[in-house]
Amino acid sequence: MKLTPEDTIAAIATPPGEGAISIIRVSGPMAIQICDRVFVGSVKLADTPGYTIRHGTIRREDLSIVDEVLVSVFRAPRSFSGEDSVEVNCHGGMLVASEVLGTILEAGARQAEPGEFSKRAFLNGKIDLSKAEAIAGIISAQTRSALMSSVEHLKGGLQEKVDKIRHMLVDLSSLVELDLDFAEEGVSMLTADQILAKVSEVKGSIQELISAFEEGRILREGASVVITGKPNVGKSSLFNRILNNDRAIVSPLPGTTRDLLEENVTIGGVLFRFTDTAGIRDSVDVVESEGVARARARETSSDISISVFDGTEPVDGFLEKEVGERQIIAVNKLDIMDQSMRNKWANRLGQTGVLISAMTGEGLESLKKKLIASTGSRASRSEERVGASTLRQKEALAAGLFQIENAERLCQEHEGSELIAFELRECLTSLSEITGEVTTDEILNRVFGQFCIGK
Ligand SMILES: Nc1nc2c(ncn2[C@@H]2O[C@H](COP(=O)(O)OP(=O)(O)O)[C@@H](O)[C@H]2O)c(=O)[nH]1
Ligand SMILES: [Mg+2]
Repeated sequence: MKLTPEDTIAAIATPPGEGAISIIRVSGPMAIQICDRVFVGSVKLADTPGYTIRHGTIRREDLSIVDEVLVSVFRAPRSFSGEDSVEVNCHGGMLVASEVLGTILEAGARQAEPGEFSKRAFLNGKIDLSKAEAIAGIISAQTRSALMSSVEHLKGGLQEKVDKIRHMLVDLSSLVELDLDFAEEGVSMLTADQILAKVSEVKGSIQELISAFEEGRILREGASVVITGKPNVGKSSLFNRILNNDRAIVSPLPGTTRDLLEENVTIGGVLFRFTDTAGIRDSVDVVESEGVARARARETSSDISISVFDGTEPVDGFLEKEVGERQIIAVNKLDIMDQSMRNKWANRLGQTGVLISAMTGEGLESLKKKLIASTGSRASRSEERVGASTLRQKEALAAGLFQIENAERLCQEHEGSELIAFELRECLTSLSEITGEVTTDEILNRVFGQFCIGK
């Protein structure tokens, strides 16, 4: 099978806008020849060894100069894509970079599709699929912790773990299949219990990689935090105070906020997605009632909820429901509470909540600490734990889990080795999709389609 496509691709690899330099990437069997058609320097690129930079100009067909450039030459297989590649560094600017690209395209290259350089790197065996996804993760990381987790994957952490499970499966299924051959002669190599023990071990390892995905989700996507409470307790004021921005309208009239307002902010290296909501009350107003319904729905779907109470209201009126693990109680308007009131609240809350003033900012630091703590324990653990980091990987693991659970059930029911061997092979196929030993066009499109052009 010939994996390397015949055509040579080119794209601008740097983001649009003005900067010191822009890079145009060219890759494919004709990369060096095509660039030689437009590059004028003291040495031809064809006579330039790999890992070498040349200075010169890019010229149009009429020999007019497009830009003065530095050109790096990479020779297959020692390049990112594994093919002959050229990287043209031109001056950073929207127009000049696209002019250079246009000249290279006219000389015979084709505009690259999103992720096509990485796809070729995969097809040429330079990276596995989980590493390709780690590269996408590094590019899209918005927080330091998300970045660290992607770098861990790029080092091959996931590939290593999946390969280990795959080896266990290969060993196991060859034992089961061997058993099948000998069964005809009336001898058995393995006891049912031995097989079951190994199957359960594989199942446990798969489950671990799946649970790391759930934990790592907060690192990658951020934690969703909903601010709820009765009207006028200061939810919008708190939202604005956390964002340092007058994003939400604050007013003494109850029922001001009617829709969900969302903003992101990074606290302690973790991304939080805050939502301000309509105050929870019975309302005859249709719009406000819809707002209340949305607030309630968001409260159930969020990772964390901050329940805001008005501290100037009697402490006794505070409904002491069970405070959930995902819930933080914030008693607001500390600035207008007298000392005895403060004491009453502090006694009542203990460790379950914080006293704050959205107006002055007092107590905000304690609230932030509580926020980080409620994700922190989960987030910091997952930094050490490598597992699935994309939905695609998780789905492949989930399919593998389903199949290994089938195998486990078949073992427990003392079914024949044939059926067990079938489930084991299916499970092996599912796991092989993660690193790309088994791929389909659909899988490749799913992985590389999310990349930017030029990567
Ligand atoms: N004194 C004081 N007033 C506050 C505080 N937070 C909010 N308020 C006032 O309470 C009223 C309702 O605030 P708002 O943020 O709109 O409440 P929401 O309905 O829960 O969103 C406004 O008049 C705010 O100025 C606070 O910490 N201290
Ligand atoms: Mg409000």
